[in-house]
Amino acid sequence: MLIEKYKVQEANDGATAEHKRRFEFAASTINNVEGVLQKLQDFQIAIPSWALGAGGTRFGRFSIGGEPSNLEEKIEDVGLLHALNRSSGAISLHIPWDIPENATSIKALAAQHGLRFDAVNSNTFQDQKGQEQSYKFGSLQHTNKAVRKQAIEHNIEVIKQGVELGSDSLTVWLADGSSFPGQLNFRKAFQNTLESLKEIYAALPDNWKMFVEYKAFEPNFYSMTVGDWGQSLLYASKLGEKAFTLVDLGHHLPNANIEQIVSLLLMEGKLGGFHFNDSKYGDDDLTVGSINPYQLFLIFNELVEGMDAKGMNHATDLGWMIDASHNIKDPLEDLLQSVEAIKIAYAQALLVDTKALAAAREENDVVKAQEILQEAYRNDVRPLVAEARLRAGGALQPLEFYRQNRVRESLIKQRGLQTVATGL
Ligand code: AOS
Ligand code: ZN
Ligand code: ZN
Repeated sequence: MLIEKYKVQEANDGATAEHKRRFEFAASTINNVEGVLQKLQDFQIAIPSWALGAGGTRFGRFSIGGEPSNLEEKIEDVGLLHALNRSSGAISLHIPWDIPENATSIKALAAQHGLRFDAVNSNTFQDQKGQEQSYKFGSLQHTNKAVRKQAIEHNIEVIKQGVELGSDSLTVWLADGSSFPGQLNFRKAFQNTLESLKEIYAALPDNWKMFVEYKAFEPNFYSMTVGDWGQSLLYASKLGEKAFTLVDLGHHLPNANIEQIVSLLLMEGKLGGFHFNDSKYGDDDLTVGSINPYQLFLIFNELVEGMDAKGMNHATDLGWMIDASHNIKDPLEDLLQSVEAIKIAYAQALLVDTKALAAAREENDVVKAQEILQEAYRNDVRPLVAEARLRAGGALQPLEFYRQNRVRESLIKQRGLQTVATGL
């Protein structure tokens, strides 16, 4: 165990006086501080197994060293994050990048770190060694039935692996689509995909959910067969009550109103979960909250309001996952930043004066409505998030702790400098 409890305690003790002062000030203006702190403690965000190595772009990859080279080491990395922030209590696997050879021992290792398995992800966007059919022209949409069959069977296999690990959801992200006009019959591609998804859906255990993730473009550049929330919602509605739309923040055309999408999907009972990240142009991999934290807050505002209206449990009724990785930061530092950004946005959303906002809307008081939202957003909630973390046994300052204790250096000592994590 790289993060020793007494060291966290020591570091916290040194920072307590300053924290207390800041926390008391922040808490003094909030009505239900205890309720907010409890919600913050309950809220866990799954870490994607593929974000633990230094990611690459097609132009290059720069190893950071000490990266995990197998599933055990990935679990250790997530355990390390969770020990620091007490908010990363789950891991999302990507198969076949992660192959749990012995589910029982993998489960036990995860449990030791206080982790559970969130959605398992299938992969039909790459050809694997020894695979009979190629996904060059798509998988579930393919014109050739044999390709579709192979992709369906892979997804069913992923469900089986997930069952062994105690996961209860499958995320299907498809690279399927076309790169040039004329290449595809849109309707046929849709119908093939739907038929294929139906077969996968039929293999879902009763308590499982299927998340249908959409993406506006990339790797296909002319059409994506699950290209937006409308298409995802169509599939999810036709499939049945266990199928939901998954919103990856980076998968929209520029300036899309994601919070409105979230609100309507929630209304329809069809929002399944999230892949959090941020983006400035057409990317989908930047650290959460690094570009547009206000948008993140507005999304959480819709989530809190919409989930409360339906009596949903914030922590457990949707899938909360990060999907980001790039090539210039230490991935563990990056993930600490992402989790923190999510918690901050969530805390701010919990502070919105919903009654006053509803009244302002009734009055068509546009100015007041905007002021109410921005009042919550401009609150410095960092001491609240830190207090929740402290109460849960985490570090007051996870990133500082990570650096001061030279955690990356220890990982490099253990695992070596020239490491390549499996995955992207
Ligand atoms: C791809 O852009 C999607 O975000 C998927 O969720 C994908 O499975 C993941 O990013 C790993 O490549
Ligand atoms: Zn994603
Ligand atoms: Zn993506």
